[in-house]
Amino acid sequence: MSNEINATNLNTPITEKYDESSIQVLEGLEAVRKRPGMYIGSTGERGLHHLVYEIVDNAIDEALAGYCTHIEVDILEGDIIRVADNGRGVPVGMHPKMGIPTVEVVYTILHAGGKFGDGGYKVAGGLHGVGASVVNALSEYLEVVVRNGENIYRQRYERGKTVTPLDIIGKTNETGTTVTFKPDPTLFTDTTVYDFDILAKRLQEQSFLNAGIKITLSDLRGEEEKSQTFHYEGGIRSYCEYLLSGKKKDPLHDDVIYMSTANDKGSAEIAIQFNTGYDTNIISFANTMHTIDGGTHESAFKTAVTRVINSYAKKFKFLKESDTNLRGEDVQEGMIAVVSVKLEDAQFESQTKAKLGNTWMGTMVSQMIGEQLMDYLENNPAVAKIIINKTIASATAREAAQKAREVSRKKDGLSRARMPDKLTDCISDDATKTEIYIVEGDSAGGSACDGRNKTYQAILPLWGKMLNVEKARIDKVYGNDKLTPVVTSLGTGIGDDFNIEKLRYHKIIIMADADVDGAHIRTLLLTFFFRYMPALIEEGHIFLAQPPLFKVTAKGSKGKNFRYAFSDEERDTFIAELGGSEKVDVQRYKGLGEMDPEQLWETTMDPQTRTMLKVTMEDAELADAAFTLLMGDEVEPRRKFIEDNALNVTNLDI
Ligand code: 28F
Repeated sequence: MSNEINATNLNTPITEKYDESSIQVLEGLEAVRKRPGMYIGSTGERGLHHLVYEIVDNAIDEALAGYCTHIEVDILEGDIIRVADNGRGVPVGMHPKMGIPTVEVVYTILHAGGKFGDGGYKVAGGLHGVGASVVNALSEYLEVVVRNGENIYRQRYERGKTVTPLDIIGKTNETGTTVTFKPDPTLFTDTTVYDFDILAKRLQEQSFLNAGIKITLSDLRGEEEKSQTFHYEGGIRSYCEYLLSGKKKDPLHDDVIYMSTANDKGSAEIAIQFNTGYDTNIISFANTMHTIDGGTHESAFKTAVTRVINSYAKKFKFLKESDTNLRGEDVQEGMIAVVSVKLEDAQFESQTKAKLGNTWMGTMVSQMIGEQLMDYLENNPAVAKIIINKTIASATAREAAQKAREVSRKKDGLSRARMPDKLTDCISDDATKTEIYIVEGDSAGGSACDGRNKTYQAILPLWGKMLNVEKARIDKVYGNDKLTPVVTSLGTGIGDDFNIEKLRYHKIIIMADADVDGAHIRTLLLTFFFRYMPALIEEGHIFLAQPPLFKVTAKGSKGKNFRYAFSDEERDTFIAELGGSEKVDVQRYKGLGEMDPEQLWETTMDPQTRTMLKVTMEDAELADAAFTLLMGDEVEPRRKFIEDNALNVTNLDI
């Protein structure tokens, strides 16, 4: 190895000797700075935030080793990051082989720092745990401060190169490691601004996935500081509860079902909680990295749970031996689950490196579930009964919906244009110009048919109270004779079959009385559209007709001088305008049926004079909650809620 000093290393900091390790340092750092994406995925916003996760992972390793109880992450002015832990502190002694302090090895030698060697350190996660040296190489500067219960040590690096010796800057009886770094803006050219919420989400996830770890994130930029601490002794059990809390659904059983296993190659843990909803939310992790594309652990989980549920159902006679098996989708309806595995030799497949490939982990997960879930169900028969019954109900609904779909497709296939008898269709079939009035009751339906413009207005009268769709499953909706005419008339199909291109009318106008029954019909129809044809609302096809509430006629005008009032206020205004209550007759319309066709046309159907409310839901969540609330049993709150705020509607002049 030649001794001449060439240009590239003139600015190498003076170290005891220029040797093998110095070459290794330079080559390693150059490789990282030349192709950062190889080490942290990207130099965009994701890569920028990944720098933090790499450093935090090292602190988490120290916590998992049992020596650190609190990790603090601070975003400082200028988007500088500071991470501190109260672990043992990175060793400061001379590294036997490298001839420099161990801490300097950890921060300047690629793939150093106990993540790869026999360093007794288990893998905490991150992009295969490339460790702190990568962060250092990609930082304009990085400072590490170590407290080892005696001294405070500090060393500074710039773009990965050591620029100071490891100095003792004070005494302390505390232990721990603090790393402060500023990402290199010449590399992170998209952005160097940190997003508090992005960091918070990942740090919260880490605290769920490492039970008991306490992580505090603080934003110290600008005036108003903010701070959030994540600490879950329950680990992934708490994660399940957290995921349910955002769904406004109730758990079917109080305690999250939890299983875990470990061997010398790795560990697996699973948390499951069923709820009253129909959605499925299964998330899986390998070494705390979210395996978005699943992998052996997640597929083994799904297969094994379905297998155990079926064998339990048959063993305890919920199903006959001859019954067809319950399917994964039945078992997974209303399920929230977290699958978290940790293994040293994690193999990732798929382009996105987000799919676990280790077959043996799948076997390990499957065995764990086969034993521990069956035990749980046998030891908790009440919970088991609830879960099995829910699963069977889901399978029944699925089979019924399948049958109903086949029936409706067959009907559709046999006679494509077969419309419901109740529909009085319009002449034009240009959907962009046609409108369908869904009218409450046959008498109003009759008036509407007589009063309408036959060219572009269709009328579909509905009768009586319809099914309470909120509580029903899709099979009842399909089969229910009250709603099928609506589905058939609109032509789009519903649920998975929905296709907005087939919509036969671009205006769907609900015309019901302004009384409680009318409100009931409106809410039921809107719930139905919201749940099974949401695009109709999102695309602005749904309207509420606004029939007048009053007719104010000046006395002695032989009915010639009158006003239609759409609210109490308007009524009072017109009474005043026409000379006061002594001089007018006020007719209150109790139902659409009281209006003759001409009146119905000019007040409610003539685009020149009618007012309609377009249904636009500002916040699906609010609406969902509103519909759920409205579908409760008492009628009163329903009416009140509709009048107050169930829908965010705006008055239109069409
Ligand atoms: C703010 C980021 O990086 N904390 C760390 C330790 C503690 C040890 C360690 C780290 C052992 C030989 C590789 C201390 N005493 N927070 C952190 N805390 N690394 S990183 O050891 C490094 C490995 O080289 C540590 C005894 N054993 C380990």
